[in-house]
Amino acid sequence: MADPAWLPWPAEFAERYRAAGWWRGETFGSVLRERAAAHPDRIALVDPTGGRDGGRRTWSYGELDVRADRMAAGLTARGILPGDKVVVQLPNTAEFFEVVFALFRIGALPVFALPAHRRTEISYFCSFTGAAAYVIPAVHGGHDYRELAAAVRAEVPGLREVFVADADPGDFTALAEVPLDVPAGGLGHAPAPHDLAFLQLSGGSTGVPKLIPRTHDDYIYSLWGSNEICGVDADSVYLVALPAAHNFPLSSPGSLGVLYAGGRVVLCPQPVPDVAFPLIESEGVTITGLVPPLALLWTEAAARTDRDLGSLEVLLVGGAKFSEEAARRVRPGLGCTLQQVFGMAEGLVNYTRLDDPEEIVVTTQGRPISPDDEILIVDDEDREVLPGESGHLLTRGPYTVRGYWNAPEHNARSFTADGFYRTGDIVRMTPTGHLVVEGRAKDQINRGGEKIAAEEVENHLLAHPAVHDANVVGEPDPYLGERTCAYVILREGAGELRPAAVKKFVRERGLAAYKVPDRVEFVSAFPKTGVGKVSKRDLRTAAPADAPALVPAPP
Ligand code: OOB
Repeated sequence: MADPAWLPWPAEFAERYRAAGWWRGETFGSVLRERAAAHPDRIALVDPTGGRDGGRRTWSYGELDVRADRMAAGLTARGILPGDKVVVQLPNTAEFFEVVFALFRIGALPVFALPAHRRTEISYFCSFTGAAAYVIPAVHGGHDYRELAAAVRAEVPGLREVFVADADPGDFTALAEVPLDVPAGGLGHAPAPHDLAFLQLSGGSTGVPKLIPRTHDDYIYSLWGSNEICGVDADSVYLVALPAAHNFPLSSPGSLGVLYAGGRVVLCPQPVPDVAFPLIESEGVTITGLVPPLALLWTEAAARTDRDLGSLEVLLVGGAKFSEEAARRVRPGLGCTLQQVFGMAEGLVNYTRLDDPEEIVVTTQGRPISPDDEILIVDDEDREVLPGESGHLLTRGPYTVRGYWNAPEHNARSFTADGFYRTGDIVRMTPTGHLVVEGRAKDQINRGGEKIAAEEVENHLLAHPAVHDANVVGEPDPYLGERTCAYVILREGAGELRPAAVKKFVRERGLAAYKVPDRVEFVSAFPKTGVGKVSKRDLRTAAPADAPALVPAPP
């Protein structure tokens, strides 16, 4: 069923990708069914705190398959139909997979929110997609999501259902009450491989986040393509340390890649060494993925731990630039192979290969998954640069989208006329074909892998009655790579305003905590470029050298 807000691949490309064997004609629902038939008793998911009394719980492939079916039947009975959007904001729990596979089976589209998102973001996702339902935990990380859902519902009356994945749903429906037996005739509809499977969030560089439409065919290719490159097979045990809904732990190769291979997925409630290391030891974790600040933290903690991390074979690090110096410390520190991954929710994913020489692994961000990933490195006028020179990365390929969902104006800017995605990354290519990320042309801050669109935060700052103008930039941070600084010009006669009050104001606008500026600096004017525009480049270098280093916050 074609979604009118979605730009599919032109027919000639779709045919080429199918003929090449990249698009296998599978859906997530069919893959789970096949794995469950082939090895029903093999463990698919380990949720270390998901059992009764907070103990360990496991679901086999057979059980996950049946649960997904029953959840799909129950959701269908409650009016969730093919093509409907459902905002899913669940932490790293088995229910995340039960719900998501149920929606895949129905042909309804999960919209993947992160646990950190708050009222402003969730209301936007719900209203922009016309979401039929919203799925939350009751309480997670000290935050009551039922209160959040009540606030969202007040703002978005079209949101029909809120499901709570806990025993105490408050005013809403407990997820556990939803499942039903599948009717004799089945669910009545099954999505096609070329249909949309879900909407993923873009890191974004604009005032509001953009949504990325991914199909079964294209995403499943990115899974098995990643599996081949990362050595994932039925014996792999993947630890989901980052938030499960993010593209990196979901698909690079991530939980879905490992489930595709028939391996085992272990859900880590928090990505800190004290929680993750015991799980690596007890569950025999072989592979996981981390953002650079966590990779640093783990490498340092490994020197002091008495946990046996010997099962860990591969650590993927990506989401933000991993410094060469930190990359060199991974193998001696954690005793495993490092793979750098430079990916994006829009599609393209690059990996260093398991057999790449150490020098390449520590100095590059890898090369694309697919021989059909087209890479262009261009100057400001879209002319290709000379080999080895750096420029804007443009890409097109069998798992890179051709447009954002329902965003024709953004699409005209973010994609070339012939369908290349403008990544906003500045890269160069080594003679071996590996990419090195040199910088960024998009107005975004990459705070240890968490992406912040400067414009989005600036708009919230401008809503403060005392703020005349604001610019948000990234400044160097030893752990996070970058942290945010808001430069603010106050209105004349506005009186005194403290940085803490500005941060509180932003937080109370209902934004994810990671978007609240780390530092607020009051200035009387902004530096200007030759043509009189604000020079963010000059603001970026204005950071005082003695600014305190931040300890990394869990993503
Ligand atoms: C991943 O996905 P997103 O959508 O959160 O962010 C994509 C952006 C890239 O365009 C680039 O600016 C940055 O994140 N990035 C990196 C990087 N990996 C991502 N910058 C430098 N070095 C790297 N290794 O972040 C993502 C998706 C799938 C796999 C891994 C990461």
